[in-house]
Amino acid sequence: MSADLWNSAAHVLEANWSHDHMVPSRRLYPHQWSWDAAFIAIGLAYTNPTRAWRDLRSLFEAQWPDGRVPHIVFDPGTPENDYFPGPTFWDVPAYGGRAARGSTGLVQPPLHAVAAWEVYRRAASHGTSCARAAGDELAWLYPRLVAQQEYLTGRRDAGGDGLASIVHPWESGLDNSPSWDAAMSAVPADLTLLTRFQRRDIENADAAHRPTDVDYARYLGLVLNYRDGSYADTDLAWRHDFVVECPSFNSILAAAELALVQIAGVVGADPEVHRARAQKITEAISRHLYDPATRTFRSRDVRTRTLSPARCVNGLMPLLLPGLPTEQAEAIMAEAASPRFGLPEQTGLPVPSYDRTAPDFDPLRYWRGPIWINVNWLLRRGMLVHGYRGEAEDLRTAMVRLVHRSGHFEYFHPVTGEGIGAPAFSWTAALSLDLLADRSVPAYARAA
Ligand code: 2M8
Repeated sequence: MSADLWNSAAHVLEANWSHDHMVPSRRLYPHQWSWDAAFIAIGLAYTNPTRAWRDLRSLFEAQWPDGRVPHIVFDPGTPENDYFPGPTFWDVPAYGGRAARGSTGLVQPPLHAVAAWEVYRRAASHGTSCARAAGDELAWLYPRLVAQQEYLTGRRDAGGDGLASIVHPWESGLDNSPSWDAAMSAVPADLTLLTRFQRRDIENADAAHRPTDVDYARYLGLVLNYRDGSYADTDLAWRHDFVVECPSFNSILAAAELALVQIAGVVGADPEVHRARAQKITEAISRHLYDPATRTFRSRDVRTRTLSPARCVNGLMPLLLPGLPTEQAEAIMAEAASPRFGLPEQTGLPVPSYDRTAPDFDPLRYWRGPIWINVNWLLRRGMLVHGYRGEAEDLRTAMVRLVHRSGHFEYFHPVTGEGIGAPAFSWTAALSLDLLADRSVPAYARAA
């Protein structure tokens, strides 16, 4: 089974490469996406490290002067009509360089430092000359990764508690997750936007799997509001309708600082500043996004200062952080093992994106139920960080088995395991390679 899966994954990555970047999927997502590039680099490290670095470089060449790394970098060779909302809709200021090709003004979870460190680590295991070349790539990326972190921890700390806020559900990467329902209910849904602009996603995918029209009208309204303010981040909490702190986004932000500790060691920078920042973000997550009554992490609406009631997969992601208090790590493991998420031991499947027992759990609709490999990959990493080796291995096996059985799909039915969404999806393929090849434990893991 492993050779078949390895070969099919390598084939997907070969087929989805486009000049100087990888597309998540040829038809549905024909440009470069930010956190996809991080997951993809982790897999490319095994089959084509040159492309792993090229993909990360392509993304960071489009970084804005304020440090933000755009959530989509548009490919000028792809017709405007192939993806909506495209470059014309976003209308971002031109900064020259690759950014002149057009990008969005939003961000996505900053997993790139983690990815860069993983690609470097793999290269270094192949001898000194590979390590030297990879060290040059790290040196190029390091100041850009730091600028990305500083943008998120600085301008995006809209709540003032040391957490980065997202200003659009797309920034979470978990687009229509129930985690945003409470905050989104206050966002006007102007359905006339859907007559002025035409959705493309439902031409390439089943509408029953995608966000609803009401969601989509809100998504467009939020972009227009942010765009009309020139994508500035001042006074977000009263100027913008959606300002939310996500436990997954912030856990990745802190994990990035931990990866920067390692990277700083290679490029001759000071690791301590990153260690301190990781600790600070971890403490803020632990204090502000944890509800002791339910023993769960949930997203917080900065405008109302309330936690969302929805128990979603993003609440399991603080497990990535070694500095998390033990009782909170145990609470995450209890939640993951409960019937709400049902670790493989109960279902034989990786965890779904949303609480299986919730009345509005939807096995088909995107981030409202289906299983996604990327968040399960992160959860497994968190288990390794906290010494849950057996559970991590069961989860790894469940992911490998699922993708082998169903193919490199974008997401999977949480009951039948059937592949849904885009076939030949890049991050599923890339992470399958890593799950087959790598059994190591992150350097900063707690002792088992
Ligand atoms: C999905 O998001 C895009 C918008 O950014 C979309 O629905 O068109 C999400 O699954 C996101 O996490 C992912 O990065 C993107 C491309 O794979 O698709």
